Amino acid sequence: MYSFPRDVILNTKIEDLMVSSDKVAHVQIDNPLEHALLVLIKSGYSAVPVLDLSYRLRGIISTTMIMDTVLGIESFEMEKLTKLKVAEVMNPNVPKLKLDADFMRALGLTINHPFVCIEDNEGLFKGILTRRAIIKLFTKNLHK
Ligand code: 2BA
Repeated sequence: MYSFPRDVILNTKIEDLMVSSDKVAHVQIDNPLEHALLVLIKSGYSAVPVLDLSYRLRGIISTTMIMDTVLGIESFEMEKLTKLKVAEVMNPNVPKLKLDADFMRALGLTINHPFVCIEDNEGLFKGILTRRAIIKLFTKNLHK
């Protein structure tokens, strides 16, 4: 007998549900803040992963983190956008999982995080698992 949601949780592979790295907007750790803000605004996402040159996850940066950094006491200190690098502002605590992790762990992480970063066993960035993809999966199965 089909038992929802147990079967969905047991049978779903993170790899099948994730947004692959080539479709994920990201910034490099040594990019100036100005570039990160441009990527965030143009992509429309409020936060994106930060990678290094070898495609390893180093953090997450958001529009709020950048605006909070440039916010001075009486005015915005816009020169910080060119002076500071992503590394100085990003949050290095990335919610992340390996490609072959249990889907249940991803489910738990998306309670507090809108997306979870996925890496392979060598630590290379493979993509993200979003709340949207998870809710879509459950909605589809509810209608079965
Ligand atoms: P947010 O940017 O805060 O977006 C919240 C939700 O709004 C997204 O949920 C999505 O449903 C919608 N949304 C926002 N911008 C969108 C856009 N440009 N195109 C289509 N839909 C958009 P999720 O899809 O569950 O994404 C959760 C979070 O994952 C996003 O939060 C964002 O931080 C990140 N994310 C999702 N897709 C991404 C991608 N391709 N590249 C980089 N980051 C992504």
